[in-house]
Amino acid sequence: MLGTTSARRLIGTATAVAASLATLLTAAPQAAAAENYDRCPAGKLCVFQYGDFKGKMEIISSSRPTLGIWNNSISSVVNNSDLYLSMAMEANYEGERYYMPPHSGPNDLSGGGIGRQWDNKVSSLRVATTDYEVTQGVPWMDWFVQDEEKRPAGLPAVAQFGDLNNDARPDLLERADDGRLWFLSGVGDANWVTKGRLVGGGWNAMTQLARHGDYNGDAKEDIYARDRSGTLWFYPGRGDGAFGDRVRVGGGWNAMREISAAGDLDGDGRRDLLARDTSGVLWTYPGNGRGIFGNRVKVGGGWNAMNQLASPGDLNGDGKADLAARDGSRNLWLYPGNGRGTFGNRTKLPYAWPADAPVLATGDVNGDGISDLMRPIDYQLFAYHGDGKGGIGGPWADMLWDTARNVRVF
Ligand SMILES: [Ca+2]
Ligand SMILES: [Ca+2]
Ligand SMILES: [Ca+2]
Ligand SMILES: [Ca+2]
Repeated sequence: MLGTTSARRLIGTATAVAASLATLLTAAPQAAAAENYDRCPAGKLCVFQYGDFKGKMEIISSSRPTLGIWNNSISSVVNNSDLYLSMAMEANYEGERYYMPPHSGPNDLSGGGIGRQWDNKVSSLRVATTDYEVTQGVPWMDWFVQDEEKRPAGLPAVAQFGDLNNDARPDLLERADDGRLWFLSGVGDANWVTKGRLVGGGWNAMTQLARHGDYNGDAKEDIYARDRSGTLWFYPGRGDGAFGDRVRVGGGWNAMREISAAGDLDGDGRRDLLARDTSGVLWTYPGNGRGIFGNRVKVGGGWNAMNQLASPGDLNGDGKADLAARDGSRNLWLYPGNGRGTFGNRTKLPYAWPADAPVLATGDVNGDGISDLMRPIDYQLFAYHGDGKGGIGGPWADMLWDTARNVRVF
């Protein structure tokens, strides 16, 4: 017997077929009978008791370390959702795993395809908003600073950056692929486990992110972010890896191809910003000590030969903040700051620096008081320790790296 709802759906289907016959005279339309997988609503992730999407159905919206009545009883899956799915052969996401990306649609495990060995074998389900989280089990990149030495006390101002929570150790901010911003302290607990702390979501709205120490004079590191409309925002750090209410710096910043917080370049004791416009002119924006900037000063043109700027602090040991820039031939150049807002003759740093691996500058990472550089290579983050004379050595692997499109670490 058909219920009222089913009868109504059949009538609706018949009407739709009649309409398409009227408009598509030459086509031979198939009867638009609903497939079994259509039972899974739009935007949802569903598991089914039997093959061909038959039997009981359940919508999955959170991870399930155990499956209760569904244990070893899933025979087909539909993913209409934004979630990544990992199906594991054992409880607690252990054993062999089988992945389905967002919106991958129907997958009949009882059929003859690649999922066949998973029919009635799934014992736990993990879902996540990033590929990294569903495969690694944690939403943040698991950064553990290899060398746990604290930075020496009393470092000059030029070396005081890259430490948002004032524990004398470097830390990172990671924007994950789903737009969540994580604070990574780099320090593990007694069991050597690190924990990222969520700053907030929605950071994919930002097209530039920069940090380089304290910009408003409270001895707590701050960050800058530019949104899609070209507004630059100042986020005052609270000294614990979180941020207070943001302040609008100004509009029109979409004229800039790249924005880098650079430390004090003009020698007035206040930290400054570097920005390269789309025509390749580099500008210094002098900080006013309250997070905002005075009239910009032109450094020079031709900077579009460079595909990334990085602000490493003082790499050559003269006490003045420097600039690093990577060209299109995988060279990384050191431009020594002259303390007047511009730079002296450049020197080439060692190693090849490919364009698909960002150069990171978060100050001293190994606790010798000298600023270092970092970059990912494939799936690892590496530290290059500065020698205080304009050179760098290394590399030392520090963390598993997510290569997803929107990931940004600074
Ligand atoms: Ca501050
Ligand atoms: Ca300054
Ligand atoms: Ca220097
Ligand atoms: Ca160092």
